Amino acid sequence: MSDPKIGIIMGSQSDWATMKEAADLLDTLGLPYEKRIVSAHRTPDRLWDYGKTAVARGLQVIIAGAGGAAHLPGMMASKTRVPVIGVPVQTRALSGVDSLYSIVQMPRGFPVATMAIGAAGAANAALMAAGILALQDDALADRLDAWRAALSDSIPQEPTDD
Ligand code: RP5
Repeated sequence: MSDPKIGIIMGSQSDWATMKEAADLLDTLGLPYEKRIVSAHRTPDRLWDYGKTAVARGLQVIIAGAGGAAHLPGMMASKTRVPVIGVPVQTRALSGVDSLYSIVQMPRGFPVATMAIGAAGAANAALMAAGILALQDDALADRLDAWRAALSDSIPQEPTDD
């Protein structure tokens, strides 16, 4: 199998329950990825190395999830031109609003594509990554279209009581 084009990174093991939503969706779409714990605060050298080597290693999208003082996505965006999709992990103290604000408010010049807080954001990050790669991969585009159509088909016309 070729080297993965998608990197899923997260600030802590505790983020994995959320970021697994992205991984599971990539599995469903047949998209290989690597997953790493890379903390902006606890392992800054690891962050720097990851960003410095991302292009050369063939990464095309980085999905970065973090919570609280969630500096990982923005710092990664500062280190590589590979597009970074940020996932604000839901926190206990402030319900993830802290994570969201930490990720979304980037200064001009270094964008992070910021998703919704929590599991839905992680899943959408995978779909966003798939959409980007599908621009140059017709087979993936077909799989993504089919996934989207199946989701639409699964929505009932009428609500039920339970
Ligand atoms: C952040 O701090 C991580 O992204 C995580 O969401 C949060 C808490 O980390 P742990 O204390 O659970 O390792 O860096």
